[in-house]
Amino acid sequence: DTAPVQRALISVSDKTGLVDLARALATRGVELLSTGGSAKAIRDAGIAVRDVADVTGFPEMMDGRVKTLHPMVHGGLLALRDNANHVSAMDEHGIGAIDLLVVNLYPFEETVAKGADYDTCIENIDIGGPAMIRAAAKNHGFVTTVVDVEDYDALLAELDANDGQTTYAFRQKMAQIAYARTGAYDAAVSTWMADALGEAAPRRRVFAGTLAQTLRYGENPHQSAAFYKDGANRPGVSTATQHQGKELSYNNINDTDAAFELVSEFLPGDGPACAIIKHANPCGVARGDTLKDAYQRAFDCDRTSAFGGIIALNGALDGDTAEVISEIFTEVVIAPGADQAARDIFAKKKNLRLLTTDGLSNPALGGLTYRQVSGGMLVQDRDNGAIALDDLKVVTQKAPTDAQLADLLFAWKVAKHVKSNAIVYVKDGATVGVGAGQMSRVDSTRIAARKSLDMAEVLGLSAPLTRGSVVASDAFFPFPDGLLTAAEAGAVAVIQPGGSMRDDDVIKAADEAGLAMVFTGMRHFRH
Ligand code: 93A
Repeated sequence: DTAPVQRALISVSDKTGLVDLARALATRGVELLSTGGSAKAIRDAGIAVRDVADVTGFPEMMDGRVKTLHPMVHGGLLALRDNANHVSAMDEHGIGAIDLLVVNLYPFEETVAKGADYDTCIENIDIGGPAMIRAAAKNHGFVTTVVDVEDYDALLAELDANDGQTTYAFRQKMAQIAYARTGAYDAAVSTWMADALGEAAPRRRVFAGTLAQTLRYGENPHQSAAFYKDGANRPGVSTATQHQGKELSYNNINDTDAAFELVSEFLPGDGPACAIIKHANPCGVARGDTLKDAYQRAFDCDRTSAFGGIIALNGALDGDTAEVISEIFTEVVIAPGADQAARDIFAKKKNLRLLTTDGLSNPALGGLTYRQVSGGMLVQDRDNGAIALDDLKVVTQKAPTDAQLADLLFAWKVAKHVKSNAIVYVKDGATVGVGAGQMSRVDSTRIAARKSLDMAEVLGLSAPLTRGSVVASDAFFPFPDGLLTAAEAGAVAVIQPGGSMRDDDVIKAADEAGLAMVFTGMRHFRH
C-alpha cells in the first residue's frame, strides 16, 4: 500500500521551510508544480519548478481568486489510479497525476486576530487551498496531503524510509490532519461572520479549535490532554508569554485562566488588585495601596489554601511584590508585564512559572462559552454581566454606608468568579472568607465564616475579620438561615440578587438583625 511520489503541487502562504522542502523533493526526483508566490520563491532558489498556470492553460486571475480551481489540478488529485475509467479520463484530457499536495492556507485567523477590516478578512478566505486539500485527502489511497510546516520533516523521513514512496498509514494520518485543518478554517470563518453580525447572527454555530499544545496529562495523570485555541486573540492564558518554569499543566491552564479573568474585573485605574486561585476558586482577592499590599491582603484571607496557588495581578509585577510572593510555593504568576527586578527574583525560583500578558482581559466582552455534556455541548453567552452603584436597590431599613457599598460591589465581582453556591465576605477591599461550590447556600456561608475564624487564629487576631464585614451571595437566599449565619459571623451588609419567593422573610430577618441589604437583580451562577 505504498505509493510513489513523482509529482508534487506546492502552494503555501507561509513560506517557512519552503525552499528546503522543494530542494529535498527535487533531489529525490520529484517534479514540482507551484502557484505564483510559492513558485517564485522556489525558482529564485535555483530549483526547477513548473507554474500551475502552465499546467491549467489559464493564468492566475481575479487577484488570485482563481488559480488552482481547474480540472487539470483537481483531476490530478482526485483520479483513482487503479480505476480504468479514471485513468482513461486522465489520458484523454492530458491530466497528470499529482501524488503529493503541500498547501497551507491564506492566513485568515491571523488576519482577523490583527483586527483587519471586513474586506481584508474576506480576501483572506482561501477557496482553492481547502478545495485541493479536501480533494487530495479524500484520495489518500494514492495522494499524500501536507498542510502544516511542522510535518515537512515527517514527510521527508517517510519518503526516505520507503524508497521515495509513502505508506497508506502515513497518508491516512495526513488526511485526518488535513480535514481537521479545513474544518477549523471554516469554523473560524463562520465564527468571525457571527461576530460581525453580532445580535443578528443566526443561532447556528460551529465550534472548532486548533491544537496549540499537547499536555503532559489531563486533570489526572491517567488522562491524556491537549490545549486547543479558538483563535480569539485576547489577553489571557492562551496568548500569554511564559518566561520561566516547566510547561503549564491542564489544571494550571484552567486555574490561571480563572485567576486572570477574575483580576481583570479590577481596572488598573482603580488601584492594584490581586487574586489567588486554588482549584478554579479564589482563596483570596484584594485591592491594596501597592501590588505587594494587594497580594499580602489576598494571602491573609486564607494562607493555608494559598500554598501552591495561582496568582494574578492587575498591574505589572515589580520586585517588591515578587519578593513577597517568593516566600511561599506558588505554581504560576500571571500579570500584564513584569519588570527586570521581578524577573531576576523569580529566576531563582525554578519551579515558579511567570506569565505576562498584553493587558487585561475585558469582562464586558461578549462571546460564547462551551461546556461539554455527554452527547453534546452546552453553549451560552459569556457572563459579562456587571452591576454599577445605580443598579443597586436598598431593601432594608438600614442603607449601606459608602464604604460598605464599595465593599459590596467588590464582593459581588468576586462572587461572580466563585463556583456556586458562592458566599464572599469582604472587608476594606479584601476578601476575608470565601465559601465555594457547596450544594447548600447556608453551608457556603458557614464554611466561609469558619475559614475566617481559622485565619484569625493564624494571624493572632482577637476576632475574625468577618466581624464588621459585608457579604455577597451569587444567588438569592432562599431562606433567612444563610443570611442569619452571615450576621452571626459579624457581617453588617449584604448584596444578593433578590427574587426569592421568600424575599419578604429574608428582608424582615435582615431588618431584625440590623443588616443593610441591597438587591442587584442579576444572578451570577457559575458551575
Ligand atoms: O484565492 S484562492 O482561493 N484561489 C485559488 O485558486 C487558490 N489556489 C491556491 N487561493 C488559492 N490558493 C492559495 O494560495 C493556497 O492555499 C496558498 O495559501 C496560497 C499560495 O499562493 P502563492 O503561491 O501565490 O503565494
